[in-house]
Amino acid sequence: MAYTLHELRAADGRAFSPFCWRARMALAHKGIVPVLRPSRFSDIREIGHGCRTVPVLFHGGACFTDSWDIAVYLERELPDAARLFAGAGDRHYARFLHHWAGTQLHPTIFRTIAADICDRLDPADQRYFRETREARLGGAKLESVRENQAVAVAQFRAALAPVRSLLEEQAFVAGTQPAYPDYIVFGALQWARVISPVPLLDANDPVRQWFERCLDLHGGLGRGEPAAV
Ligand SMILES: N[C@@H](CCC(=O)N[C@@H](CS)C(=O)NCC(=O)O)C(=O)O
Repeated sequence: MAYTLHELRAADGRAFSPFCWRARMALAHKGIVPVLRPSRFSDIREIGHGCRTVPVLFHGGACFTDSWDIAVYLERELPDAARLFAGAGDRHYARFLHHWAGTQLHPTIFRTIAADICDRLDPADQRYFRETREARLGGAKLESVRENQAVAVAQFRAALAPVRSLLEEQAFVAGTQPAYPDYIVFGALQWARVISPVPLLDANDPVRQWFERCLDLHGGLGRGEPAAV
């Protein structure tokens, strides 16, 4: 039975959504090569099942409309494949990272790359993106983030402090091996890498070195998506 993943794409087909990258990495972790269904923002409602966001995963008769639910489903469905959450504690740890990424990491990245995202979207998506995302910026133009980019990058690097300290002690966010906690943080950095040429991390930053290791996971799945230039 195929696993079909609907994911967000830019005008040139690049996969940039942080949440979709979580799902892509979770599927690969379980050894699954999904059927990919590219979507624009303007196509998402056509997926059906009340979908308002991607990723969306179909498997058999089941449909999952949230990246967290996808990971939990894969873990339940495929208990003998590599674990995404080694135990109940790991699931709570991952859930904490999910909220930390949503409240601390994604907003600082967004304030760095918002205009770059818009530039790379299909024209059918650009007006919707501008309207909804400028509202998130309190009415400021998307382009205004470029003027404040240095501040946002500094805030982003500061937000990573606990992960940086952790990665000085261990190879992956989940421990000695990668698991879903890594994919949560990876999705955020991959979002920026694929859609914006702004360098977020110095080469000697332990977070950057961990990110490079993650890009090589699962046959170089992440690295296969070209970086923005
Ligand atoms: N809670 C959802 C959030 C997913 C999400 O926000 N996806 C964005 C793309 S990165 C989306 O589809 N947005 C649709 C929109 O803004 O209209 C999950 O984790 O799957």
